[in-house]
Amino acid sequence: MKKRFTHGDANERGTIRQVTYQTVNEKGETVEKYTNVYLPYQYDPEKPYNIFYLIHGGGGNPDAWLDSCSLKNMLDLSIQRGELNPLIVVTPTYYTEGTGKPGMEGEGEKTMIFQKELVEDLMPAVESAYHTYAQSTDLAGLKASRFHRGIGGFSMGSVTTWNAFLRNIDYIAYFMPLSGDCWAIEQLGGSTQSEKTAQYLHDAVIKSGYKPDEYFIYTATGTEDIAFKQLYGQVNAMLHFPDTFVDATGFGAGNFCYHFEEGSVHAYTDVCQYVYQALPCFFKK
Ligand code: FER
Repeated sequence: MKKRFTHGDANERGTIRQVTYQTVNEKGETVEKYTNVYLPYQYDPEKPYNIFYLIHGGGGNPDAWLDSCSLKNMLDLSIQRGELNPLIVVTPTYYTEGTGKPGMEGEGEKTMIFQKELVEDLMPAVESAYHTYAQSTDLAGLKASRFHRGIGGFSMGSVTTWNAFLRNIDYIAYFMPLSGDCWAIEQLGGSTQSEKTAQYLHDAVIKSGYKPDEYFIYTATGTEDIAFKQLYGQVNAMLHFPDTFVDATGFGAGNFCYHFEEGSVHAYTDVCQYVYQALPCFFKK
């Protein structure tokens, strides 16, 4: 049993800010988007902070993580209690047109298209407004600071996170895909194409040139989650590649943590517990 978060009254509260930025949508039009940014209590612009990008599920928007569970209270209290080092948490959207519609139609592609915006538009906007380890927010600066940057997400946000692992490992060292599998081979391929999906992830990381102590994955879901079968199949297939995905109960030993919470379902409130459990394992390198 992992320790569970119980919310309560925080007296050291972080703040939520918004950052707007421009990007180019699928039609080639320039659009303005916003993201929420959590700044920890007593955020000090003189100091650099680790940064974690947290992506919503299908049909969400930048507010979904904040109004669907007690994410902010969890962050405030974890930091106040000394369980988590102060960090910046960003909740953007992969949709270019505000809020998406729930459903899986065309979603996998959207989360892949978002990968370019993530590093070329979103990260520069946020990390020039607030102080991270990126000394410059061009690709070179993001690459040099990759050990201080993580990404995670719920459901389609998890699909987004696996895609970030495939596309943006140069800029991000920590990955937290929650309650969603990798759709590189096909939609829900974690169960229908477990071995091929694992092979694809393995090949991608070999091609990237990063060594197993240069990237970290913490994945989790619940045994009653609608994504359980997909993620369970995928994790077990990934364990067939022990040279790239090194089984770990904590990141001390390996780079691949996984957790299946008994009885938990496909909901932000359950998934927020995994964020609580996983975040303190990040940024150790
Ligand atoms: C999964 C990955 C993503 C899954 C569902 C989703 C059912 C997304 C669903 C949605 O956003 O509607 O493995 O399992």
